[in-house]
Amino acid sequence: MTEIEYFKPERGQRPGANEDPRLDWWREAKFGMFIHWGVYSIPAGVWQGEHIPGIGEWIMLRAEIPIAEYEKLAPQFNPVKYDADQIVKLAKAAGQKYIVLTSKHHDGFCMYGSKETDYNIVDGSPFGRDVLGELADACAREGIKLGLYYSQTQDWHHPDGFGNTWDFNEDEQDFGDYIDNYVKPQVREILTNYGPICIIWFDTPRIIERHQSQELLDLAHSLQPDCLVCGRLGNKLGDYATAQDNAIPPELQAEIDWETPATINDTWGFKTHDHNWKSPAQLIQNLVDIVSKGGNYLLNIGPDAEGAIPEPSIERLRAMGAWLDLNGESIYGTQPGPIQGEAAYRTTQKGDAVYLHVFDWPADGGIALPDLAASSASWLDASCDATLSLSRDGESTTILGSAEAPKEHVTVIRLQL
Ligand code: JFZ
Repeated sequence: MTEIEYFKPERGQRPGANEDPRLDWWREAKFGMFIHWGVYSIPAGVWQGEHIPGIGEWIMLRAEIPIAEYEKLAPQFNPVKYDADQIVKLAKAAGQKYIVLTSKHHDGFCMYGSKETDYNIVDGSPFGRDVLGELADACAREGIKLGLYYSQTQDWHHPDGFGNTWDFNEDEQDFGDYIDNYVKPQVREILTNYGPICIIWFDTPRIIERHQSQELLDLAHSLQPDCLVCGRLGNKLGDYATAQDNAIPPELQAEIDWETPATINDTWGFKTHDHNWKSPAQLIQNLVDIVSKGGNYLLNIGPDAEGAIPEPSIERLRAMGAWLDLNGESIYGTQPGPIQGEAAYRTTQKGDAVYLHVFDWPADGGIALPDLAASSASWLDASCDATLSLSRDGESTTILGSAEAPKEHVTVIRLQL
C-alpha cells in the first residue's frame, strides 16, 4: 500500500483504526470546502509591481516583506462584498458538507476578534466585523459543519513564531513561550467562542515538539471532544491523515481515515493572475478517485480583497453540485469499491450496491469487469435513457451500454448485488 507521505497519525495506523465514531459524520460527508482568506488577498500575488511566484498566502515570505510593510495591508482590508450566507449556500449547492476557514494563517493576521492580538479583522481593519463569527452563524442557519484552519508553528508576525527570518533572529526567539502563551490561548478562544467546531486544521508542524503537539491535541479534545484534529498537528498525532496538497494516493488507503486538501486553480489565497482553473470534469474525477480510495476531498476557494468569490470557482463548484445531485448516492457514506486500480473507472460501495464510475467511456460501450455477483445494472442518473445491459459468464461481468458516453461528466452505473 502506498504510504500517505505526510501527516499520518499513529492512531491512523492501527488495524481497524477507522472505528472512532467521532469520524462517522466525516466518513459520510466525503466533500468539504476549504476557505483561504486574509490580508494576502490584497496584494493577490503582486508586490511592488512584481509577480511573486508561489501560492498567494505565502507572499509575505516569498517577497520577504518586512512586518512594518506587510502590516499596512490591514488598514486597507475592507471586504464589503463578504457575505457568509452566500458562501455557505455555495458550499451546499456544491454538495460540500463542511467548511474549514483559515482563522489564522502563517502571516499571523487573525480573521476573528482575537483577544490575544489587535492584528485581527475586528480590531485591526476598517471592516471591523468578525468574519469567523458571521460564518459560524451562517453555518448554523444552514446546517453546515464549521472547521477552522490554524497555523500553530509558522507565524511571520509574532516575534516568537516560526518562519520569519528576515525580521527576527531565530536564536533570540522563544517558541515554547509562543506555544504556551499565544497559540494555546488562541486555540482556546476559537474553540470556545464560535460554537461547535468540527475540525481544527493545524498545519506545517515545522519545529513543534511531541509534548507540544500532545498538549494542543489534549486542549482541543478537552474544549470540544467531538472536534477532529487533522494530521498536520505534528509528531504523528491527530484524528486522521492529511495528504500533501493536491496529492491523491495512487492506491486504496484502506486502513486509515484520510483527506486530500486541494485547490481549484494553483493557489489557496487569491491571486489576480492565477487562471489555471481545473475543469469541472477533472474536479469531479478527483472527488470520485479520492472517495473510491477511502478519502475526503477538501476543495478550496480563495475570496478576493473585497470578499467576493472568484467566478470560475463558483462555476466549478456549481457543476460539481449538479453532478452530485444526480450521483451523490455513489459518493456520500460509501466505502471503497471491490475493484481498485483501474484507469478507466473507479468503484465505491454502499450495502448491496456497487457503483461503477466510468471516467473513459469505451468506444464500443462495453466494460469488462472481474466477476461480480451483480444481478442488474442501471444508470444512477435516472434521467439517462441510454441502453444498458449486464451479462455474466462465471468468470467476468460485462456491462454493455451505448457507444457514446451517456453523460458529459463521470457516468455512474449502479450494480445491484
Ligand atoms: C500548507 C500551507 O503552507 C499552505 O499555505 C496551505 O494553507 C496548505 C493547505 O497547507 O501547505 C503545505 C503543507 C504541507 C505540504 C505542502 C504544502 N506537504 O506536506 O507537502
